[in-house]
Amino acid sequence: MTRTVAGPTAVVRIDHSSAIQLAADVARSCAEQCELPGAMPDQAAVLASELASNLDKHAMGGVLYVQQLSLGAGLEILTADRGPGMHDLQRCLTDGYTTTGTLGVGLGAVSRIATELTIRTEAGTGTLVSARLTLPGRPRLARNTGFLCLPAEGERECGDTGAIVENDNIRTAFVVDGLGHGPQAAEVAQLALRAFHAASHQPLPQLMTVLHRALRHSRGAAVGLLRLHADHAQYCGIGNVRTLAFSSRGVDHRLTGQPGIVGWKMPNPKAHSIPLAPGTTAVLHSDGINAQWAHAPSHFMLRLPPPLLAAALAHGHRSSRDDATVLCVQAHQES
Ligand SMILES: [Mn+2]
Repeated sequence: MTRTVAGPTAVVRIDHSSAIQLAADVARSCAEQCELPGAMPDQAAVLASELASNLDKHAMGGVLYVQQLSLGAGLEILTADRGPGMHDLQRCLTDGYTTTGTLGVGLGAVSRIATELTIRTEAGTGTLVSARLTLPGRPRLARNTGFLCLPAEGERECGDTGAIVENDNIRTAFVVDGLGHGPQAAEVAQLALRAFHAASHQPLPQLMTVLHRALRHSRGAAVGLLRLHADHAQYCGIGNVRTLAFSSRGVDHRLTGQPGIVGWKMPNPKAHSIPLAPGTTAVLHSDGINAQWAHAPSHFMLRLPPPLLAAALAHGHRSSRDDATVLCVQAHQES
Protein backbone atom coordinates (compact mmCIF):
# COMPACT_ATOMS: atom_id res chain seq x y z
CA MET A 1 0.00 0.00 0.00
CA THR A 2 1.25 3.48 -0.76
CA ARG A 3 0.13 6.70 0.80
CA THR A 4 0.31 10.30 -0.23
CA VAL A 5 -0.41 12.70 2.56
CA ALA A 6 0.62 16.28 3.08
CA GLY A 7 0.09 18.77 5.85
CA PRO A 8 -0.97 22.40 5.54
CA THR A 9 0.71 24.26 2.70
CA ALA A 10 2.89 27.33 3.42
CA VAL A 11 1.93 30.37 1.35
CA VAL A 12 4.29 33.21 0.37
CA ARG A 13 2.82 36.14 -1.58
CA ILE A 14 5.42 37.63 -3.90
CA ASP A 15 4.32 41.27 -3.71
CA HIS A 16 7.75 42.79 -3.02
CA SER A 17 11.34 41.77 -3.73
CA SER A 18 11.89 41.11 0.01
CA ALA A 19 9.54 38.12 -0.34
CA ILE A 20 12.23 36.29 -2.36
CA GLN A 21 14.36 35.71 0.75
CA LEU A 22 11.26 34.74 2.73
CA ALA A 23 10.35 32.15 0.08
CA ALA A 24 13.87 30.67 0.28
CA ASP A 25 13.72 30.51 4.10
CA VAL A 26 10.28 28.85 4.09
CA ALA A 27 11.44 26.23 1.55
CA ARG A 28 14.63 25.50 3.49
CA SER A 29 12.83 25.03 6.79
CA CYS A 30 10.16 22.85 5.13
CA ALA A 31 12.95 20.64 3.69
CA GLU A 32 14.55 20.43 7.14
CA GLN A 33 11.22 19.52 8.75
CA CYS A 34 10.79 16.79 6.12
CA GLU A 35 14.31 15.60 7.06
CA LEU A 36 15.44 15.72 3.45
CA PRO A 37 19.11 14.69 3.46
CA GLY A 38 22.35 16.29 2.28
CA ALA A 39 22.14 19.33 0.04
CA MET A 40 18.36 19.09 -0.40
CA PRO A 41 17.44 21.94 2.02
CA ASP A 42 19.89 24.21 0.13
CA GLN A 43 18.44 23.05 -3.18
CA ALA A 44 14.93 23.76 -1.92
CA ALA A 45 16.01 27.29 -0.98
CA VAL A 46 17.52 27.86 -4.44
CA LEU A 47 14.39 26.55 -6.17
CA ALA A 48 12.16 28.85 -4.12
CA SER A 49 14.45 31.82 -4.58
CA GLU A 50 14.64 31.40 -8.38
CA LEU A 51 10.89 30.87 -8.74
CA ALA A 52 10.09 33.80 -6.44
CA SER A 53 12.46 36.17 -8.22
CA ASN A 54 10.90 35.13 -11.52
CA LEU A 55 7.47 36.06 -10.13
CA ASP A 56 8.84 39.33 -8.78
CA LYS A 57 10.33 40.28 -12.14
CA HIS A 58 7.76 39.03 -14.65
CA ALA A 59 4.40 38.37 -13.03
CA MET A 60 1.45 39.99 -11.28
CA GLY A 61 -0.33 38.57 -8.24
CA GLY A 62 2.29 35.85 -7.82
CA VAL A 63 1.99 33.31 -5.02
CA LEU A 64 4.45 30.59 -4.02
CA TYR A 65 3.29 27.49 -2.15
CA VAL A 66 5.65 25.16 -0.28
CA GLN A 67 4.70 21.76 1.10
CA GLN A 68 5.86 18.31 2.06
CA LEU A 69 4.90 15.76 -0.60
CA SER A 70 4.54 12.69 1.55
CA LEU A 71 6.41 11.47 4.57
CA GLY A 72 10.12 11.45 3.76
CA ALA A 73 9.50 11.41 0.02
CA GLY A 74 10.11 15.03 -0.85
CA LEU A 75 9.02 18.60 -1.13
CA GLU A 76 6.99 20.56 -3.65
CA ILE A 77 7.12 24.22 -4.57
CA LEU A 78 4.20 25.52 -6.63
CA THR A 79 3.78 28.96 -8.10
CA ALA A 80 0.78 30.64 -9.67
CA ASP A 81 0.36 34.14 -11.07
CA ARG A 82 -2.05 36.30 -13.03
CA GLY A 83 -0.04 36.83 -16.13
CA PRO A 84 1.17 38.08 -18.47
CA GLY A 85 2.25 34.48 -19.26
CA MET A 86 5.69 33.50 -20.52
CA HIS A 87 5.73 34.06 -24.25
CA ASP A 88 9.24 32.64 -24.65
CA LEU A 89 8.34 29.53 -22.72
CA GLN A 90 5.17 29.06 -24.71
CA ARG A 91 7.14 29.16 -27.93
CA CYS A 92 9.74 26.65 -26.81
CA LEU A 93 7.25 24.09 -25.48
CA THR A 94 5.55 22.29 -28.31
CA ASP A 95 2.56 21.10 -26.28
CA GLY A 96 2.78 23.65 -23.51
CA TYR A 97 4.26 21.14 -21.10
CA THR A 98 7.66 19.86 -20.14
CA THR A 99 9.38 17.88 -17.45
CA THR A 100 12.90 18.55 -18.65
CA GLY A 101 14.77 20.84 -20.94
CA THR A 102 16.43 24.20 -21.15
CA LEU A 103 13.83 26.81 -20.40
CA GLY A 104 15.78 30.05 -20.30
CA VAL A 105 13.81 32.97 -18.79
CA GLY A 106 15.56 32.58 -15.44
CA LEU A 107 14.39 29.00 -14.93
CA GLY A 108 17.71 27.37 -15.80
CA ALA A 109 18.66 26.60 -12.20
CA VAL A 110 15.15 25.35 -11.48
CA SER A 111 15.24 22.86 -14.34
CA ARG A 112 18.68 21.60 -13.27
CA ILE A 113 17.77 21.13 -9.59
CA ALA A 114 14.15 19.92 -9.64
CA THR A 115 13.62 16.16 -9.95
CA GLU A 116 10.10 16.71 -11.34
CA LEU A 117 9.26 19.96 -13.11
CA THR A 118 5.89 20.76 -14.66
CA ILE A 119 5.02 24.10 -16.25
CA ARG A 120 1.99 25.42 -18.08
CA THR A 121 1.56 28.94 -19.31
CA GLU A 122 -1.11 30.81 -21.23
CA ALA A 123 -0.87 34.38 -22.44
CA GLY A 124 -3.40 36.51 -20.56
CA THR A 125 -4.01 33.82 -17.92
CA GLY A 126 -0.65 33.31 -16.28
CA THR A 127 1.92 30.66 -15.47
CA LEU A 128 1.75 27.64 -13.17
CA VAL A 129 4.85 25.79 -12.00
CA SER A 130 5.33 22.66 -9.90
CA ALA A 131 8.96 22.02 -8.94
CA ARG A 132 9.53 18.93 -6.84
CA LEU A 133 12.57 17.63 -5.00
CA THR A 134 12.07 13.93 -4.46
CA LEU A 135 13.96 10.96 -3.12
CA PRO A 136 14.36 7.84 -5.30
CA GLY A 137 11.71 5.13 -4.98
CA ARG A 138 8.71 7.40 -4.69
CA PRO A 139 5.45 5.74 -5.74
CA ARG A 140 4.25 6.50 -9.26
CA LEU A 141 0.89 7.47 -7.80
CA ALA A 142 2.48 10.59 -6.34
CA ARG A 143 3.47 11.91 -9.77
CA ASN A 144 -0.16 11.92 -10.91
CA THR A 145 -1.53 13.56 -7.79
CA GLY A 146 -1.86 17.21 -6.83
CA PHE A 147 -2.76 18.49 -3.40
CA LEU A 148 -3.02 21.80 -1.59
CA CYS A 149 -4.31 22.48 1.90
CA LEU A 150 -4.61 26.15 2.87
CA PRO A 151 -5.76 27.52 6.23
CA ALA A 152 -8.32 30.35 6.24
CA GLU A 153 -6.74 33.81 6.36
CA GLY A 154 -5.43 34.54 9.86
CA GLU A 155 -5.35 30.85 10.87
CA ARG A 156 -2.24 28.70 11.27
CA GLU A 157 -3.97 25.36 11.29
CA CYS A 158 -6.19 23.97 8.58
CA GLY A 159 -9.60 22.49 9.40
CA ASP A 160 -9.53 20.54 6.14
CA THR A 161 -7.25 17.78 5.04
CA GLY A 162 -7.10 14.99 2.50
CA ALA A 163 -5.24 11.88 1.45
CA ILE A 164 -5.02 9.28 -1.26
CA VAL A 165 -4.05 5.65 -0.77
CA GLU A 166 -3.41 2.83 -3.21
CA ASN A 167 -4.28 -0.80 -2.57
CA ASP A 168 -3.82 -3.41 -5.36
CA ASN A 169 -4.03 -0.71 -8.07
CA ILE A 170 -7.25 0.68 -6.63
CA ARG A 171 -6.92 4.24 -5.36
CA THR A 172 -9.11 5.84 -2.74
CA ALA A 173 -9.16 9.61 -2.40
CA PHE A 174 -10.50 11.44 0.64
CA VAL A 175 -11.17 15.07 1.56
CA VAL A 176 -12.55 16.14 4.95
CA ASP A 177 -13.74 19.62 5.93
CA GLY A 178 -14.14 20.02 9.70
CA LEU A 179 -17.00 22.41 10.58
CA GLY A 180 -15.75 25.99 10.96
CA HIS A 181 -12.01 26.60 11.00
CA GLY A 182 -9.08 27.03 13.39
CA PRO A 183 -7.57 24.52 15.86
CA GLN A 184 -10.84 22.75 16.74
CA ALA A 185 -11.70 22.13 13.10
CA ALA A 186 -8.09 20.95 12.55
CA GLU A 187 -8.51 18.43 15.35
CA VAL A 188 -11.60 17.02 13.61
CA ALA A 189 -9.73 16.79 10.30
CA GLN A 190 -6.82 14.91 11.91
CA LEU A 191 -9.18 12.49 13.69
CA ALA A 192 -10.87 11.77 10.38
CA LEU A 193 -7.52 11.34 8.61
CA ARG A 194 -6.38 8.70 11.12
CA ALA A 195 -9.70 6.84 10.84
CA PHE A 196 -9.47 6.99 7.02
CA HIS A 197 -6.01 5.42 7.01
CA ALA A 198 -7.11 2.67 9.38
CA ALA A 199 -10.16 1.71 7.27
CA SER A 200 -9.34 2.88 3.72
CA HIS A 201 -9.70 -0.64 2.28
CA GLN A 202 -13.36 -0.96 3.32
CA PRO A 203 -16.36 -0.46 0.99
CA LEU A 204 -17.11 3.29 0.86
CA PRO A 205 -20.40 3.29 2.85
CA GLN A 206 -18.70 1.27 5.62
CA LEU A 207 -15.66 3.59 5.50
CA MET A 208 -18.00 6.57 5.86
CA THR A 209 -19.62 4.88 8.87
CA VAL A 210 -16.16 4.36 10.44
CA LEU A 211 -15.49 8.10 9.96
CA HIS A 212 -18.88 8.94 11.47
CA ARG A 213 -18.05 6.92 14.58
CA ALA A 214 -14.57 8.45 14.86
CA LEU A 215 -16.06 11.97 14.80
CA ARG A 216 -18.97 11.18 17.16
CA HIS A 217 -17.83 13.52 19.95
CA SER A 218 -16.49 16.22 17.65
CA ARG A 219 -18.17 19.20 15.98
CA GLY A 220 -18.51 17.13 12.79
CA ALA A 221 -17.36 17.40 9.20
CA ALA A 222 -18.18 17.13 5.51
CA VAL A 223 -16.46 14.21 3.76
CA GLY A 224 -15.95 13.19 0.15
CA LEU A 225 -14.68 9.72 -0.81
CA LEU A 226 -13.83 8.60 -4.33
CA ARG A 227 -12.53 5.15 -5.26
CA LEU A 228 -10.89 4.83 -8.66
CA HIS A 229 -11.02 1.49 -10.46
CA ALA A 230 -9.70 0.84 -13.98
CA ASP A 231 -12.87 1.84 -15.85
CA HIS A 232 -15.20 3.28 -13.23
CA ALA A 233 -15.23 5.11 -9.94
CA GLN A 234 -17.36 4.89 -6.83
CA TYR A 235 -18.34 7.99 -4.96
CA CYS A 236 -19.72 8.46 -1.47
CA GLY A 237 -20.11 11.91 0.09
CA ILE A 238 -21.79 13.61 3.04
CA GLY A 239 -22.02 17.40 3.09
CA ASN A 240 -20.36 20.05 1.02
CA VAL A 241 -17.18 18.48 -0.40
CA ARG A 242 -17.36 18.76 -4.20
CA THR A 243 -16.19 15.96 -6.44
CA LEU A 244 -15.80 16.23 -10.20
CA ALA A 245 -14.58 14.03 -13.01
CA PHE A 246 -13.56 15.67 -16.26
CA SER A 247 -11.55 15.14 -19.41
CA SER A 248 -10.06 17.68 -21.82
CA ARG A 249 -13.49 17.81 -23.54
CA GLY A 250 -15.33 19.06 -20.46
CA VAL A 251 -16.80 18.12 -17.07
CA ASP A 252 -18.37 14.64 -17.16
CA HIS A 253 -19.61 14.32 -13.57
CA ARG A 254 -20.38 16.78 -10.77
CA LEU A 255 -21.04 15.08 -7.46
CA THR A 256 -22.20 16.61 -4.17
CA GLY A 257 -22.66 14.80 -0.89
CA GLN A 258 -25.93 13.71 0.70
CA PRO A 259 -27.16 16.35 3.15
CA GLY A 260 -25.81 15.74 6.66
CA ILE A 261 -22.83 16.10 8.99
CA VAL A 262 -20.40 13.22 9.56
CA GLY A 263 -20.13 12.58 13.31
CA TRP A 264 -23.34 14.37 14.05
CA LYS A 265 -26.34 13.75 11.79
CA MET A 266 -25.52 11.33 9.04
CA PRO A 267 -28.02 9.69 6.65
CA ASN A 268 -27.46 6.10 5.56
CA PRO A 269 -24.41 6.61 3.29
CA LYS A 270 -24.83 5.54 -0.35
CA ALA A 271 -22.18 4.83 -2.97
CA HIS A 272 -22.72 5.81 -6.62
CA SER A 273 -20.85 4.36 -9.57
CA ILE A 274 -19.71 6.51 -12.51
CA PRO A 275 -17.93 5.39 -15.69
CA LEU A 276 -14.40 6.72 -16.22
CA ALA A 277 -13.26 7.47 -19.76
CA PRO A 278 -9.50 7.30 -20.49
CA GLY A 279 -7.83 10.61 -19.69
CA THR A 280 -10.21 11.46 -16.85
CA THR A 281 -9.01 13.67 -14.00
CA ALA A 282 -10.86 13.59 -10.69
CA VAL A 283 -10.95 16.54 -8.29
CA LEU A 284 -12.21 16.67 -4.72
CA HIS A 285 -12.33 20.03 -2.97
CA SER A 286 -13.74 21.64 0.15
CA ASP A 287 -16.06 24.67 0.01
CA GLY A 288 -13.08 27.02 0.49
CA ILE A 289 -12.78 26.63 -3.30
CA ASN A 290 -15.64 28.33 -5.10
CA ALA A 291 -17.62 25.65 -6.96
CA GLN A 292 -18.32 28.13 -9.79
CA TRP A 293 -15.00 27.23 -11.40
CA ALA A 294 -16.51 24.03 -12.80
CA HIS A 295 -19.42 25.73 -14.62
CA ALA A 296 -17.39 26.70 -17.66
CA PRO A 297 -13.74 25.75 -17.17
CA SER A 298 -11.38 26.90 -19.92
CA HIS A 299 -9.56 24.58 -22.27
CA PHE A 300 -6.37 25.56 -20.40
CA MET A 301 -7.81 24.48 -17.01
CA LEU A 302 -9.16 21.18 -18.35
CA ARG A 303 -5.75 20.17 -19.64
CA LEU A 304 -3.68 20.97 -16.53
CA PRO A 305 -1.73 18.12 -14.91
CA PRO A 306 -2.99 17.38 -11.35
CA PRO A 307 -0.37 19.40 -9.36
CA LEU A 308 -0.98 22.50 -11.50
CA LEU A 309 -4.76 22.16 -11.41
CA ALA A 310 -4.59 22.11 -7.60
CA ALA A 311 -2.50 25.30 -7.67
CA ALA A 312 -4.79 27.00 -10.21
CA LEU A 313 -7.89 26.29 -8.10
CA ALA A 314 -6.23 27.41 -4.86
CA HIS A 315 -4.91 30.59 -6.45
CA GLY A 316 -7.78 31.65 -8.67
CA HIS A 317 -10.95 30.25 -7.09
CA ARG A 318 -10.50 30.51 -3.38
CA SER A 319 -12.62 32.03 -0.66
CA SER A 320 -10.07 33.41 1.81
CA ARG A 321 -12.57 33.21 4.70
CA ASP A 322 -12.52 29.44 4.80
CA ASP A 323 -9.95 26.66 4.79
CA ALA A 324 -9.42 25.31 1.29
CA THR A 325 -8.27 21.83 0.34
CA VAL A 326 -8.05 20.44 -3.16
CA LEU A 327 -6.95 16.98 -4.24
CA CYS A 328 -6.55 16.14 -7.95
CA VAL A 329 -5.71 12.75 -9.37
CA GLN A 330 -5.39 11.34 -12.85
CA ALA A 331 -7.70 8.36 -13.09
CA HIS A 332 -5.58 6.40 -15.54
CA GLN A 333 -1.90 6.38 -14.78
CA GLU A 334 0.57 6.50 -17.59
CA SER A 335 2.57 3.27 -17.69
MN1 LIG B 1 -15.19 24.77 4.84
